[in-house]
Amino acid sequence: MIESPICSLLGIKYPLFQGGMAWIADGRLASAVSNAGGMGIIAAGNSRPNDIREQIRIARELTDKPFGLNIMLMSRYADEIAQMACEEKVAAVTTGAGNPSKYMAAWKEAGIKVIPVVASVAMAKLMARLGASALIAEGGESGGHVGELSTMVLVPLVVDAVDIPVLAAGGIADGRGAAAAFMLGACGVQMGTRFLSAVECSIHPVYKEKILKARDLCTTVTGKRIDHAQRSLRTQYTRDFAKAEYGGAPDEELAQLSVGSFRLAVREGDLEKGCFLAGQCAAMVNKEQTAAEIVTDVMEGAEAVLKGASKWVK
Ligand code: TUI
Repeated sequence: MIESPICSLLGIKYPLFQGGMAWIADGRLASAVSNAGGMGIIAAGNSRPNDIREQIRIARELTDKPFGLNIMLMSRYADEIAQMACEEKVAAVTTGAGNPSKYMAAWKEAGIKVIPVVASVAMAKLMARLGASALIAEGGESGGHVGELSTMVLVPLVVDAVDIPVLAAGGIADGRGAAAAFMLGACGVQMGTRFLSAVECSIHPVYKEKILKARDLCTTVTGKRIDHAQRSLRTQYTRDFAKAEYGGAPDEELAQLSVGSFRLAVREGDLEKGCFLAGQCAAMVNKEQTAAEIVTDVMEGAEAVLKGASKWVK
């Protein structure tokens, strides 16, 4: 069985996190992943604190295993949600899309394990210095907000820069990817896109269908011009956004295009105005499975690959 220091740190069976996907990663999905032995994560995204508190309550009803809360730091509710994490005493907080420095002392005081997502070596070093328990190094193959570096480069650089456990994210969707992450020095993986196909993932059927049908060139990155690079499925939204972005539309117009676009994809399956966030590995996700089947498939797959790796060494 695959096991690593992140398992004892959090009291989980497998070193596998479910990504904190805004509007998607709710109490139902997170509890299913935690029940399967991974680390389920509820995503706060841009949601209101009370809605997230409700999702935490739902998860606690559905599992007695640990789960985490992902705080999207660009949210206008980030301060309130950071405070709520302390009140609810979630097992772990992961963060995304920013620098969580100002919250870290309070989270640690509340006994919460702090596991920031980083996309650079500088941020990794800062987080380690401020007492992060572990890091998630997320490469630009991932869906949603993306940094500059790919997983293949970012993970070993971060592993060398800090002396806390590092999980790899971005482009990992099966046992091969997870095994590769361990070879790069990671002691765990985080997957988002693969869990979009989970039975317990409540996205609109149109969204799920688009993930299952996606091929290699089906994702693209928009928003680089305004420092909001994000990867999603190529749709009418990305065509409209690119036209405005490269046609010199003012920043406010671009921001306006994106308002509500994640929610429209997730809740309405809106193929015109919806932004269907997804990683490059959407092309590798071809069937709907339960969260438990996904966790087992990836962990057992990684074990088989790692056991067979010695065939390359003479
Ligand atoms: O956060 C993500 N992916 C996301 S968040 C999201 S929701 C959203 N809503 C509105 C605007 C933007 C996003 C959709 N997808 N991944 C983790 C991640 N964090 N990737 C990169 C980073 C990151 C970037 C900059 C982490 C730290 C950072 O620091 C910048 C600084 O402050 O120096």
